Amino acid sequence: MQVKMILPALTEATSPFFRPIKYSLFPPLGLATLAGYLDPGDEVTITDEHVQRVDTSDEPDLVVIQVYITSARRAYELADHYRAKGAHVCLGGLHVTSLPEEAAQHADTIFCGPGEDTWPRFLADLRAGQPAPRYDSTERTLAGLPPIRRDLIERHRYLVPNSIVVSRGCPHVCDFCYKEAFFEGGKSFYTQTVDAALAEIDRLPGRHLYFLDDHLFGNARFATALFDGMRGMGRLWQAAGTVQAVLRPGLLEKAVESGLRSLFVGFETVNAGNLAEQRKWQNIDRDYGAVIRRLHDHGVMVNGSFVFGMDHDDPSVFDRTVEWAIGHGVETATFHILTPYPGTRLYDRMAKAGRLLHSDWDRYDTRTVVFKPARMTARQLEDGYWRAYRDFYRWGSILRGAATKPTLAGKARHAAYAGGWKKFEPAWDLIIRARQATRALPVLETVLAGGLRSRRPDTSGRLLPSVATADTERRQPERA
Ligand code: B12
Ligand code: SF4
Repeated sequence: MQVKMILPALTEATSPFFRPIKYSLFPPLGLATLAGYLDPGDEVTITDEHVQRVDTSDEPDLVVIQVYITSARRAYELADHYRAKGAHVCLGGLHVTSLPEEAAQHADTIFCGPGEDTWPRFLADLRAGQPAPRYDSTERTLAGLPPIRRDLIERHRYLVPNSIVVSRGCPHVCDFCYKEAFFEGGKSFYTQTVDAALAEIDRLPGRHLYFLDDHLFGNARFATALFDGMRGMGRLWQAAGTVQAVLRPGLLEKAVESGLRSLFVGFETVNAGNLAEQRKWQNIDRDYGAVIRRLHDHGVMVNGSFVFGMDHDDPSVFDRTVEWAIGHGVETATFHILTPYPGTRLYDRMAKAGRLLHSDWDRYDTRTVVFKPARMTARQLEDGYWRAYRDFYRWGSILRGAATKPTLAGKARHAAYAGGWKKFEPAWDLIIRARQATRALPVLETVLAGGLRSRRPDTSGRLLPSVATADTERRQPERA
């Protein structure tokens, strides 16, 4: 059977005027995971439209498309094209799960939720000549997962080819997050076995890893065993974590010993009232300053994530957030405009209140206002969002942030990290357009490893790594 797997891109990602860096970060891990279930006799390709053109002149038997909200329009266009040619078209992913009826109009089969249980069932049904029109995931486990088909990924096209996920979902329930809707009908947080995760890590070449898990630290027992197992593997890694996980005694130390060098942290808002509104309970009454100090003391860079437009935000929120982040020496920041994804509680609340402006999914990209804000106009929200990026990444701000670091090396590291990434973005873009993305990886590895060479004692007298300079932001370019 000839199988074509496609990760479609939203229009802007293919525009010659847009920043390729944002879209050349991570390979399509979801599709490579599904490809692992195919038979050895199947001929399969993965096309990631963010980094390559989709050749639509072929005639595959089976077309598999992963649909995100912002790429839904393009996904449906490709699906219609291949259905007209007689292929069996499967659509799955987050957006299909949120709006199955919409997706079903463009597919022979749709899949709701994660694919590890439904996809092999579908393949068996297809081979028996009886594929169903819809499969809903209910059994949630990563046990017996076949090896991810990384051989189908063209590593040289990506800045961070070694992305990895060892869990699915998250134990929390924030109102604006996609995860409650996506994992409905089964467990919404589960992990691989530690042995399987370590084996997957072992298969990845080079030193650098990027964990894309929503919450790698979400199961402390699993995380502890994973970090223990990784100690001595010589890896340098980045991931996302919550403020709660950072403050938990012992876990961060183990992560650092196993190679953690930069962490994406969901602070979300500097307005405490917003946290209760969004059911972000795990952040309430946490000392954000202590989180940053703890990470910095352990030589871990901070990429702070902030969402603008929650109901307690007024036009003063932008300057306050930027000042707070600079004042606390946050190295990089990711700002988002609050976006109600269909299927989330936030979406239902906004829809009931008549606050949604439209359903043009292309613009549900976290940079465009798609609802009526409570305490400012949509214009103020969008302008404030862009201004926050400009203000945070001015040289003056970068130097002020650097000045918060106690040592000269720390100041230099901060300036190089924040400036190296944002201020030299055109250079990164050139490298990517010249299809030399992987050339950046040794630079990144050297930079991260540089921290290991300069060791300094922490307050308990143990030796801790101090990272020398830039790394790549995890979700920053993807959401910004
Ligand atoms: C990596 C990543 C990206 C990468 C691209 C994706 C890639 N290369 O795979 C980049 C950087 C391009 C990106 C961009 C954006 N992203 Co992004 N991204 C992620 C991230 C961190 C990891 C994705 C991943 O690899 N997951 C692990 C794999 C194993 O799971 P998976 O891909 O979901 O696949 C599984 C299932 O979905 C299912 N499945 C998927 N497709 C199909 C198809 C079939 C037929 C079947 C059977 C099953 C199936 O089976 C797979 C195995 O279980 C997620 C967060 C997350 N934890 O998922 C956010 C996330 C997906 N991104 C998000 C957003 C908002 C964006 C942007 C809009 C941000 C922006 N402001 O521009 C852009 C737009 C992307 C676009 N082109 O439309 C949101 C999505 C919200 C939504 N409802 O769609 C997420 C969930 C982050 C968040 N918490 O808000 N992103
Ligand atoms: S902590 Fe993050 S991943 Fe978990 S529910 Fe909240 S926003 Fe989603």
